[in-house]
Amino acid sequence: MRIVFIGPPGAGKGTQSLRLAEKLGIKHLSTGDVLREARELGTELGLEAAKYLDDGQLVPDDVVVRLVAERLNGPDCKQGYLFDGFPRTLPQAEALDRLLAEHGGMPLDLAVEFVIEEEELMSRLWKRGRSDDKEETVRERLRIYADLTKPLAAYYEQRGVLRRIDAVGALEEVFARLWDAVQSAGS
Ligand code: B4P
Repeated sequence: MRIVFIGPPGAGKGTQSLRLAEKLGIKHLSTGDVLREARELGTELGLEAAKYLDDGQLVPDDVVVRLVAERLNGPDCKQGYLFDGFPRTLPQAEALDRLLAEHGGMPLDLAVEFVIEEEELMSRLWKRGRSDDKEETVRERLRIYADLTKPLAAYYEQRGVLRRIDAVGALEEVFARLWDAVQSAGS
């Protein structure tokens, strides 16, 4: 299966995607994790990403699309994949469509939108305390989400692959809803 997750910061995309990718036996790719790892290693990509990460800004589309294109070429993506946090903008979604067309023309099977209230997000991120989880930065990330990422739900709805899930509740409850969404994909 080819799956993407859309949702505001702290919605639980990372948490749920690891479990789902393991259950389905497909590759999990979090662009956020790759960017943070590159920053810790001080690579060229990491130095570029560092300028944006702590301020809650999106890393430029061309940088992220290059990163995903490299990974899509890997043999571990042949059985399918779950992209967690990509695409995050319309140009990224369009670039992904182009990449998929180049990779044998197989379209996405499923785009999952995590639906959750702002207060719940703030409290989760406050508890996590990552370097980009400060209140002001989270507000900026939420603003960017509403402006640039949320419109992707309509993009995927038009293609008939969108499923929305309620992201509030215990991890197992959310996972059960996600699993139902996976089961219903394509029907
Ligand atoms: P990401 O790494 O994608 O992180 P996120 O959106 O903050 O978090 P996520 O939704 O995965 O939440 P999580 O499961 O961790 O992005 C970080 C930054 O990377 C971006 O701001 C941007 O700068 C850059 N970036 C990434 N992709 C990019 C792209 N495509 N283009 C440009 N820039 C990009 O959960 C959060 C917390 O909630 C955790 O502590 C977790 O334990 C808790 N939690 C999860 N589920 C819960 C539940 N059901 N109940 C209670 N707590 C729960």
